[in-house]
Amino acid sequence: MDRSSRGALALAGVLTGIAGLVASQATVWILQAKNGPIVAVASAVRDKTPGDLAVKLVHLVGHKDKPLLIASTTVLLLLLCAWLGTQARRRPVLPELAFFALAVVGLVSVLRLKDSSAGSSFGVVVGLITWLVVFRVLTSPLVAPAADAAPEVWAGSRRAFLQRVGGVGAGVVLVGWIGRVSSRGRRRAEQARRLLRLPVSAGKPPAGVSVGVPGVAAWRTSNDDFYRIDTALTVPTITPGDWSLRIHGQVEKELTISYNDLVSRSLTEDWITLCCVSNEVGGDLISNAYWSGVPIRDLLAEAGVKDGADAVLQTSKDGWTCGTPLAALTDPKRNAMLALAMNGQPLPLEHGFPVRMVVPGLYGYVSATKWLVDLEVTSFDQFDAYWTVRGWSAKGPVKTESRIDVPRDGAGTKTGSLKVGGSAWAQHTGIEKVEFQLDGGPWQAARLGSVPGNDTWVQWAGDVEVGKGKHHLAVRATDKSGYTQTAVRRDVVPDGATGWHTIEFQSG
Ligand SMILES: Nc1nc2c(c(=O)[nH]1)N[C@H]1C(S)=C(S)[C@@H](COP(=O)(O)O)O[C@H]1N2
Ligand SMILES: [Mo]
Repeated sequence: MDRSSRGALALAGVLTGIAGLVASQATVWILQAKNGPIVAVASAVRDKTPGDLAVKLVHLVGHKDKPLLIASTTVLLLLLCAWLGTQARRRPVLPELAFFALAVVGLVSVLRLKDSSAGSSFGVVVGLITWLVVFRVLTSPLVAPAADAAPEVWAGSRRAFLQRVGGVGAGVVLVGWIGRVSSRGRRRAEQARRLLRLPVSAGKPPAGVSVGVPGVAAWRTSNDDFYRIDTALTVPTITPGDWSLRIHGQVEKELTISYNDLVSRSLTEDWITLCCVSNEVGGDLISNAYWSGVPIRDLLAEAGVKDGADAVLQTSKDGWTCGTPLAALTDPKRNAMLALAMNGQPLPLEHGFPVRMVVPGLYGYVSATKWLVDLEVTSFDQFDAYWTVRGWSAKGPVKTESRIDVPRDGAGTKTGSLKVGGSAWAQHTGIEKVEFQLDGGPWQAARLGSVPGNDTWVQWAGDVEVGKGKHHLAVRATDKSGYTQTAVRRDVVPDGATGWHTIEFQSG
């Protein structure tokens, strides 16, 4: 093989690398997902770099660490691709295996980021397919002729190669452009979000909320870890400037409210635990945050609700609907709000930016509309909402529940004394006590963490003595209305699961 065909093979490798990266990033953009593979790998590198080294590097380059990391990850990858290109003739299987391995690294890096969606993983798959196909397309003219083939044969294959380089190059530019155009909405919304300075605070969890048992879900859920449930295939992207909310229906005076108008009103802030009706017993579709927003009752009072109404129908930008009892929104003792911020940050796009509803004590599907654009004061006999026509109940107060986080179901533990713990919730009613039961023995009272009010979950903890062998642990909560969780297991449909969370673990 002569020098120039070695150079051509390296070029084929680099172009293949670029084509795959662009294809996967464009896929992520088109699907409005987060976390393209390069960013994901760069974050993994950053997180896995030993602490002091990472700190030193960051000090060295200042706030440019992220772009720099992304650029160097890309350059390293393309150098590797160049080398893989040069191997196409003698070891054709090696580049294919390497592309597979790189895709696995990409996939693992994407999956470890909690806010990745299916679109992010799909992007990696598209990138891999692109790598395999483009590599074949570009290298085949270069590896086809025998080393001692006539000069005309070489000239012909070089022409074919150059044509393919041109074709792939044009494809890359086109796909990249389509990706950029289709992600413009998201980038605009992200940028507007970054520039917002809201008069809100991040909230400080009261002392004693944590029972101090490692493995129990953090009392405050970070925005990145907050569970996410919605029907949106692509996240609606609304800038605050484009947003407005119409309040109409059974009201004296229709209102249309802009974002600035909303922000200039008096804000309320509160710890509220949000929970999904499809959370199975022991499930993790529940999270707790500090929310900032405008009390809905203030806006309803301004609009003037007419007699006879008993519901507020909400519609999101993407046409999702849900109905909430009017009484829950006008109740002066319930902090139902149009939330602007979560843990002191403007709502993340995935969690309803720029404005969503949060109502203590009700499941999300009947209260927590994200990307909210319309409120209609009406009555329950006048409409069917998105989930009610699909077999779910029209009303969804949160059911009193509790969960074991430690030990995990199926875990192995030491023998002797063990700490057990988890969370319990009965939003807007409050948790009175939590009890746990080891191996069918007597119910024992758990120690409870403190809470700022009745609208959040509470942590619980206890101590047990275990001998060698298999054990069962059950938990049940009693709320402040005096109700103790039923042992009867009910499915999540139509209005939330019931039953005690019970786990098995092995000691010794
Ligand atoms: N626009 C819109 N809002 C929505 C939903 C949805 O599908 N679309 N799902 C609801 C459900 S079922 C739940 S449990 C909560 C979840 O909110 P989160 O994703 O911020 O945790 O949002 C609610 N708001
Ligand atoms: Mo939900």
